[in-house]
Amino acid sequence: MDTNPQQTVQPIPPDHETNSETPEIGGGLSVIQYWAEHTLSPEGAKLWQTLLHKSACLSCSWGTGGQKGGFTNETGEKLQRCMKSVEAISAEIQPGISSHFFDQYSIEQLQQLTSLEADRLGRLSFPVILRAGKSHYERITWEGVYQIAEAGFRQPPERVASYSSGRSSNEAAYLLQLLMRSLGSNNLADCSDLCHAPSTFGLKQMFGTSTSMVSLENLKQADCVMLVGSNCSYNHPRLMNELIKLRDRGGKIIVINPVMEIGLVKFGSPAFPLKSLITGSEISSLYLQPIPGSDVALFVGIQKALIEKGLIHQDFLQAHTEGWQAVVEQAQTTSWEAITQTCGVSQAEIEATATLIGTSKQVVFAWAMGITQHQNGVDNVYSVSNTALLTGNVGKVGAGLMPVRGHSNVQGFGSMGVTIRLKKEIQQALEKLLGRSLSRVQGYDTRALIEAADAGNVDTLICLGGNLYAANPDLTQAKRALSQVDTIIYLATKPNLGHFHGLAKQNTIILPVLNRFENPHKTTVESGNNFVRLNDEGKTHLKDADLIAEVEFLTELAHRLQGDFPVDWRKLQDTKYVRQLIAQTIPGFEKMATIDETQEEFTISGRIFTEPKFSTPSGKASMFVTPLPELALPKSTDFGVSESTPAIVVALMTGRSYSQHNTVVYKIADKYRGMPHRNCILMNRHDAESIDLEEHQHVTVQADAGKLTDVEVIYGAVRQGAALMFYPEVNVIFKAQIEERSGTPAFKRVPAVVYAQATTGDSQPA
Ligand SMILES: Nc1nc2c(c(=O)[nH]1)N[C@H]1C(S)=C(S)[C@@H](COP(=O)(O)OP(=O)(O)OC[C@H]3O[C@@H](n4cnc5c(=O)[nH]c(N)nc54)[C@H](O)[C@@H]3O)O[C@H]1N2
Ligand SMILES: Nc1nc2c(c(=O)[nH]1)N[C@H]1C(S)=C(S)[C@@H](COP(=O)(O)OP(=O)(O)OC[C@H]3O[C@@H](n4cnc5c(=O)[nH]c(N)nc54)[C@H](O)[C@@H]3O)O[C@H]1N2
Ligand code: SF4
Ligand SMILES: [Mo]
Repeated sequence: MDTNPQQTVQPIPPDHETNSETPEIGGGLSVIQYWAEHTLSPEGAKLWQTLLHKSACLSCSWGTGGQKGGFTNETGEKLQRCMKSVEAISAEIQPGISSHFFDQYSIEQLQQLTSLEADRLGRLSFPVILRAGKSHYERITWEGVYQIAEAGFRQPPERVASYSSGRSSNEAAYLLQLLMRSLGSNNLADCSDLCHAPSTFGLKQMFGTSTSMVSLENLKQADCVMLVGSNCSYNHPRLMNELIKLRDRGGKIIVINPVMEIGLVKFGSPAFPLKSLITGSEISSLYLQPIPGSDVALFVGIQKALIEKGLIHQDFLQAHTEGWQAVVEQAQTTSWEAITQTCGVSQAEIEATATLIGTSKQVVFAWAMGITQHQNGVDNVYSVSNTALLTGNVGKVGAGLMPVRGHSNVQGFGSMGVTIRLKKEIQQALEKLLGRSLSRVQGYDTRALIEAADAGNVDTLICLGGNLYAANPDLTQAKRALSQVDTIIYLATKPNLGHFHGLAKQNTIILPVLNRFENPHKTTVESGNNFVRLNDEGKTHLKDADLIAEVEFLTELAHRLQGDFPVDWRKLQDTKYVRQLIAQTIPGFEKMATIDETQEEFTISGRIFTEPKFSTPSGKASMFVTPLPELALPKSTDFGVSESTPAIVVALMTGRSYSQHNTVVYKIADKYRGMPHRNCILMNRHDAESIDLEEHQHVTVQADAGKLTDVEVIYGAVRQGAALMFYPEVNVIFKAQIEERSGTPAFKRVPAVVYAQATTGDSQPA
């Protein structure tokens, strides 16, 4: 038995090298440079004004900002805005698109734009419509919009649908679902279907709750954090401050990621200018690089090692969990060979990890897309959670399970009932409000929506933000599917690829909306740490613009469709009344009833677990056995590549570069990974050399829906057999397997074949 808590574990050196262009630390001085460039530029004054506005940061779910000022987190600490926030605000404070723009450019021309170019067109500032057979978007009056929208929503409820993205407010989200459900439709697809749905589903099954069980205060007390499949150095930069502080107090950080992300090894944070910014702070104590999609095997291995070392908490399991015996048995009976062969991590590394976890006092298990976006995403969540339970690290101060959420209010959308899996309590409360039962027809999640549209079963679609087209796999299908919908209404702040490629059969309407810091009324959002933020009223910088508040549009449309049923919709244009309804019908949001008077931001009740009493009927956590995944890759010939062509099949991970927010690209280079532009593939040197490729050579990358050519090979710290490319561009080449229980596409394990660029006359498969 190995229980020496003092044992230090050295990072295991990677079996590969990065390219020479990558910096030695993540974050660092360039972050300050970015801040300086932007805040001192002509847009600087407006930027500062927005940064100081009392509203939550637009970008990620960490949830910085709010009533105590734009720079404060929920524990009151200052200096908590990162440059991602600046990036997001800069895009929103762009000038408006000129009134002649859409007359000048045809839809064909607009379709040539890249994501970055589309975003740089500026803010949408008047409503436009593209009618069937027309070549140009043209301006439309609001009365015209309402007439088309009203006719669209008078179709049978199963044939109308919504999609939403997590930037809008709780109030808009609540109204969207109330409108849809009062019409009799459960078709409330949401970006979370493509994102953390496996976390929501898995945590619900195990604990009866669906969100992070750890508060920021709790995280501050942990002595070990396991960070699995999250690149928070890019996507949740203020979480890095917590990791730096944890290392400073002697804690340990275990990173599990097929890519050695530089910022997770060493990070220079502007919050600690003297000790961290330039030289960087050590982040990972131990860095494991499993095969993409194999985390279950790795975690079963960790469980096996914990059992063998006598580090599991039997009393805890007996008192507070159900089904633990089967989980223990699975770990015991699964051979080390099966484990190490599936995950590609050695027994020694797995044992070192188990020792670290088993000898730490308070471990937080945090994860993001590397865990959820897999065909077995729910099993991944189960296996992480099982490991936490085996070591008694759930339901205790300073420990627990922490899905690191995506969009800044994506969690709020789920809480407000924008989901196809509505909580029983909310369903009952809404039925009381409506005075009748809700439809029992199963609604469409995002993938089901695309499939239904593709089959001609959707007439009308409203998109509250987001980019339904480009967020999906198989963009050819997405485009075709949307083209079968009669009416699509996009509510958006800025143009994106979806507005130019996701076109309806009859009418595509784009409505320009006010963003979070511009609304004429107060709104709220919910952070990934279950903290509700209040956003003050604001004003838009756009002059002579014809923008609408999301809440105003939704309530006016609802009023035209339903009159005063089941509520006085027009009265709800004052968001205070929406908050009253939320307090009445959404569990945990009682304090919403008084927030207008108290201005008191709050932690949602019933979410943070510091005692092992869970929200299941028995109060115990349910544990589930997690089958090891079968991870065989097809052969290159299965893609139609001839046997004589040197080719390698890789497990392609698709995700975010340093400067993009989801489908919106801010800058083309990802300097921390040394990828100079979007059309790059990050590969392991040995893999590339095995088919005689050289760095910077151009290759074709092909999957089951198409191929990208002229892709530049970049050597990176990615494990052998795996590679990485950027979405949304890469979404054109693959269909993605789907996680059956949650509907989430396996974006992080796309079988793809890589071969040298075909030269002229060479016949390569299509
Ligand atoms: N600046 C910025 N911030 C953002 C976003 C953004 O686009 N830009 N997007 C927001 C949204 S909606 C989301 S969901 C989050 C996304 O945040 P993340 O989940 O951090 O982002 P990703 O780039 O999708 O991938 C995360 C990591 O998963 C790793 N990974 C891939 N496959 C596997 C695997 O099989 N196992 C393990 N263990 N790891 C794997 C990848 O190498 C990568 O480092 O960020 C949010 N915040
Ligand atoms: N291959 C691959 N595909 C993926 C992923 C991946 O990792 N790999 N990740 C998936 C994930 S995790 C997610 S969350 C989805 C993201 O999918 P979405 O959420 O659908 O896409 P976004 O790019 O975040 O949407 C950006 C658009 O939202 C609009 N917008 C911004 N702010 C507001 C606002 O306040 N109100 C309104 N109405 N509109 C606003 C702007 O017009 C902007 O262009 O993509 C998924 N797709
Ligand atoms: S960590 Fe997220 S919420 Fe906080 S400032 Fe950065 S982008 Fe905004
Ligand atoms: Mo996401």
